[in-house]
Amino acid sequence: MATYINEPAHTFNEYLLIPGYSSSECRPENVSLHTPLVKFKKGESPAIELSIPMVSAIMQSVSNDTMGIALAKAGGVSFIYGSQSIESEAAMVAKVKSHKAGFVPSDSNVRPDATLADILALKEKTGHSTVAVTDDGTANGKLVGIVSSRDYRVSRMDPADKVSGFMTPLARLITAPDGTSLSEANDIIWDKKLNSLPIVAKDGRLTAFVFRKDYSEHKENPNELLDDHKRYVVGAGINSRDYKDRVPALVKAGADVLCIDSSEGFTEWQKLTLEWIRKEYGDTVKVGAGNVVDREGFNFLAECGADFVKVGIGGGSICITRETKGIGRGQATSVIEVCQARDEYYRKTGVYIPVCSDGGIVYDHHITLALAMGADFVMLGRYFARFDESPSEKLLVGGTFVKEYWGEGSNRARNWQRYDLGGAGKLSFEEGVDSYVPYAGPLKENVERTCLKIKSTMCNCGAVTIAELQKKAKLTLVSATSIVEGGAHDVIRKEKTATEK
Ligand code: RVP
Repeated sequence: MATYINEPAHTFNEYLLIPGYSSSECRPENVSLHTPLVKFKKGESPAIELSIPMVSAIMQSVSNDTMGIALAKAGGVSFIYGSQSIESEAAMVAKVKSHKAGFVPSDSNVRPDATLADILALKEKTGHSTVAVTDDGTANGKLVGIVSSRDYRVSRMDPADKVSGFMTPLARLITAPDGTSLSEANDIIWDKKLNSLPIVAKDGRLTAFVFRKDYSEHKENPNELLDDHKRYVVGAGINSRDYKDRVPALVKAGADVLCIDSSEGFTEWQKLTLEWIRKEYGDTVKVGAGNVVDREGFNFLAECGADFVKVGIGGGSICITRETKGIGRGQATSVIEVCQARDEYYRKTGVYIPVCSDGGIVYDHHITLALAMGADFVMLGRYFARFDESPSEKLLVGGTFVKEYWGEGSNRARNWQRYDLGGAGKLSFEEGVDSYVPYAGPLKENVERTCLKIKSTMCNCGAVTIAELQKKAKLTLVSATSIVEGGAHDVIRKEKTATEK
């Protein structure tokens, strides 16, 4: 006979936290959101720790190199999407790893025979006013000069004027050689009162710029997540088909952590993938697995050697797996049960395997609920897709700015490996949709606001660390009518705030 679980599975929206005693020490500035990303033994510390409990989803519309850099700056980790060729995924990983904080590859470049009109068009496109003039018009061509807004006066000049006639030529530029450290570069910028410093290789080719304005930005990112060589930490998605080729390429490109990207992880495919990685690399390659939604699934992946376990089936905002296949479980119930299994496993073995709650985060406080229920960090798709740094197009639809966001199981992404059950390599039916999400601006300020909300709630619960929150949290199920009570009610609202729109 089939097994029946007669208790309904719940979502985050059905829970609230009951405040606990807060001492005067419980202030947001005293709260640490540091959390383990990969497993560790009792008494030891994890090889990788996040500064904030947020990672970005393994999706085409969410995690590319731009997102990877922005999120690592903010203290989290992006998992670069795996539904692309091995070469292009590895190239994205390499881009994050080679991105030296403060050293910016030039995105506005022209040849000396370009015109003022070209400069103005480029400025309009990139929003940047420093343009490199190189012999071949590329970001790494031989540097010939620079055009900044000080070099031209639109009202007094002809749009056809050649760049070579009004640029600041190389002979009058202050440059620094390849190998200059960031602090040396910043010293030059301050001493010589520059806005930008071109970094130039021995053969005269432009390598990067260091900008004055980035100096303060660097100071403003106290959470940034760096490896031992001061490079940004980045993750990458893999699948259970081509891992023998993909994993070596990603490891070579410098990926710090991998994750098997699958809608359902309680499978022999994941076991084989994890076994192969352990055989080839021992514990040097960190790899998460999933997704599972119950104790059995967790124990299976823990025994197979996963470095973290990802939880969630069918809760993603673009996911229609539950409707299409009738599998899944309410996200809150899944997280609660899996975290109990994680704690039992820790008591039994002394090995702590972090749990990631993946999908279904709608409001910022859902992140706090997931953490209180035992998750160590959350994976978000919709949340990050809304930002400037996500790879998708920003569009104006019906007078509102939106960004495109599509599921990995949609016809658009065609990531059949994620839904692979061992048969022919194609997507037979869709498990995800193609959609728009409201555009929300830059990642940094959004993530900062979200983290402040998490910290405030933690203070209300008397916790200054995530581990403390997990011990102290009191959670209550709410009735349908109390959800109504929780929003503004019985008043005539004047207008909605920007975050509600
Ligand atoms: P959300 O943050 O609610 O947008 O959910 C993102 C998660 O949804 C991903 O991390 C992944 O687990 C899942 N996903 C991605 N594509 C699809 C799909 O097409 N069904 N689901």
